[in-house]
Amino acid sequence: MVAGGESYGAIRDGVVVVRAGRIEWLGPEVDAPAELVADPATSVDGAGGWVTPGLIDCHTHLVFGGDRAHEFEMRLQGATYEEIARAGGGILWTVKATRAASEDGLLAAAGPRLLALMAHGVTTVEIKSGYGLDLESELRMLRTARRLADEYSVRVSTTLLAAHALPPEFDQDRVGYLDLVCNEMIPRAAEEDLADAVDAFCEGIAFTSEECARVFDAGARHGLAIRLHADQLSDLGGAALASAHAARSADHLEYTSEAGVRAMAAAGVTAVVLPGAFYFLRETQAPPIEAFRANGVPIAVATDLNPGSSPVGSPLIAMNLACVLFRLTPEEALAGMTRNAAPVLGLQGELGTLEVGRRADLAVWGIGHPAELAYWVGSNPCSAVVQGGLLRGGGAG
Ligand code: DI6
Ligand code: FE
Repeated sequence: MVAGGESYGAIRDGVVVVRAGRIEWLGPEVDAPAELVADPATSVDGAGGWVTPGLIDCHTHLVFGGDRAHEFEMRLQGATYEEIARAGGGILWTVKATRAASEDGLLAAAGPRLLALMAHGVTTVEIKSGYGLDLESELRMLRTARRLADEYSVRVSTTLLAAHALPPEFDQDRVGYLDLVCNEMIPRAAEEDLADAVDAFCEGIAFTSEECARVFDAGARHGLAIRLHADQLSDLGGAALASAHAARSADHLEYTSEAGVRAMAAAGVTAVVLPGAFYFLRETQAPPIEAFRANGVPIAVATDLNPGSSPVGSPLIAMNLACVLFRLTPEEALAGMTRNAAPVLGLQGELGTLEVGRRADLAVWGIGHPAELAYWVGSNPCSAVVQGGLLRGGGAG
């Protein structure tokens, strides 16, 4: 996936040599230095398939209590996502279930969802809070996310999304809730190293751009990276707001204007597209992909795995949806889950491409051409995963 060369940065009949968790050499097998060719006992045979960087799912909400299958039924009867949210369902429904869950309960519920992503080649996953909306519940979600990394030996990046919805107890006191977020939640999450970034939902049913700006200022003061759920259901100028705060990414972006795209390009903000939410909410306006391309805005793709708008547990299905619904090329979709996803988590130079010195997170696929990763729907050609130089579930490395 190194940009600029052959499509997909492909190396044919290649060998990847891994030592101490990093890529030590890679290239065509015929060129491999003899002293580096490992003995078969510590090798993984790709068997004529393909090896890619381990997939990076850079936007998920995979820690939560309960589910929202009943709202799926309501929406199919005609209710809209926003109507359900304004009637106290939606995100607040999941908040109730998440507040009622213990840390162990959240961990047990999230485990199978994480394993499903991992089985499809994911080696790094971002996990947001945002279903707690009080100090203890938000920190509990983030602690659960950190614990998932240890329990499942996978890289996890965490994001505090306390500005996801206004909790019922602050119904009449927006400023009071933002005080809590900025003066207590952000400092505690940063102090206890529970969050790597801060995110907010800039939307009519959530927070205004001024309110999100307050959250960003507090996050930046505490050394957290900035992200934004921007322009998903309407254009509140989210892309420009994220750009003004030097965000790593602006995410969703269905309603982003041309001016918003130009602001992102100037500020070096990555566009994270989330076709699972577009699909599941039956949205009709796609993000301005052509404008991202024309302005050189890097595009990442993620599952947005969450119980309300994107119950999508497969990165390959997200890639397929990005191609079919947003007309990304299969190569762009794969770059969106590798090379372009790494900077969203501040991991450029470490992950996202196969190059000497990068961390050895690799996925091995039983496919004849890399376009197949975005092509098959619902099957899983992932045949092996190497995480930090170790074969998952095996001994080689
Ligand atoms: N946008 C989304 O699509 C998710 N959060 C957000 O801000 C949905 C969250 C949910 O409906 O539970
Ligand atoms: Fe999201």
